[in-house]
Amino acid sequence: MALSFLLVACGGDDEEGTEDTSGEDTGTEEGTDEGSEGGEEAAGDFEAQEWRFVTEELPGEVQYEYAAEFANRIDEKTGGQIEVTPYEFGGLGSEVDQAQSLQQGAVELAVMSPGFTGGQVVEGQLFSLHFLFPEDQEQTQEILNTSEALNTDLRERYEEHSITPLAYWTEGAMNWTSNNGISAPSDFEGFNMRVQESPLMREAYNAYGAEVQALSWGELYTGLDQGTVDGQENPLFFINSAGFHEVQDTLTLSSHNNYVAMTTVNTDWYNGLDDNVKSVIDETVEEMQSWVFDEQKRQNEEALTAIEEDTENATEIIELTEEDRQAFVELATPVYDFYRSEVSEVDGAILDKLEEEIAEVTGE
Ligand code: 6CS
Repeated sequence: MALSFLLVACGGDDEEGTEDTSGEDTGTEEGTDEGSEGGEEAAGDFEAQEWRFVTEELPGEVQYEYAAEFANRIDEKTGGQIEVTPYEFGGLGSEVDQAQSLQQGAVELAVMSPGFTGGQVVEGQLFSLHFLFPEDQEQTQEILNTSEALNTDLRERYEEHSITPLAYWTEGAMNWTSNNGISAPSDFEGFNMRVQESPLMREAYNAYGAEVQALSWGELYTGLDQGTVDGQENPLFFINSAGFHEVQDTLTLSSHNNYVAMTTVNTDWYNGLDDNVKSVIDETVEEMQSWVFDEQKRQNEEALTAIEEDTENATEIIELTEEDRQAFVELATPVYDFYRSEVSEVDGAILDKLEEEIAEVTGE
């Protein structure tokens, strides 16, 4: 499947249409209250096209549901002329392979986790820094929506690698699962932590005394079950959905980081689109920021209940006191300086700006 998928040429757009799409939107069954003209009357403004939208998750999970909702809205707004096909994780290889597919133009759109391009877009590794974003999810999403550091400066760095992030959104606070139960940094001594392909994640966990192993999530359940790795970090909905708690004894509600996902497009493809098509994409991405926030919130809340009620796979839930948390914060903070001096190619300028923007939102 992966091969046939890659062989299909990228569906570029060379239509000459000129009409803008800043009018009224009919919405989808999920309900949208803003947007472009939409409906059958819009069909004449768009040339028939098919776009592929690859995600790192499975149907029912946040990224896939995002792509499906995006597809519905684009269909509605273009009178069915533009058909977006969401692809679930797996058919195109690992998350790293998927990122390459977008970069090479074999797919037009992707939901991408910055952790899988950490070796290429080094500045994007700032998302691996623990305790950078506020615990308050609304505030975090506000920063992701409005940050110039992310939406302008970091976007430019991704574009050097043919990836255009159109939006950043949270999939929820991350939490640790383990068998030993993590409540203090010393619990990470001799611990082998599963991470994504971001070199800075090694530093983040080395700071607590852990070693790391990079793995695709497709191999993670087995890795945890067989003890190849001792633990992992993810939002609650994903822990529940992937069943990681089935092969781990404890779940620490650590909120040590936010799982940030990016709505991305192949840069050349996007830049070559006609203005009306670009506008439909842009406004859909923008209006979906609140949709996906609600979706992840619901899924994360339901997942915690599901894990608590899963008596067949009893999981001890560990909550951190403010003092417990502070012990991790103290060890995590020096990694910011490591990022600035050893990782960043701009001496941490994007992180500096982001920290100022975070302080403006949190008032701290
Ligand atoms: O842990 C991971 O790698 C996976 N976690 C989430 C929330 N989405 C996809 C990603 O690959």
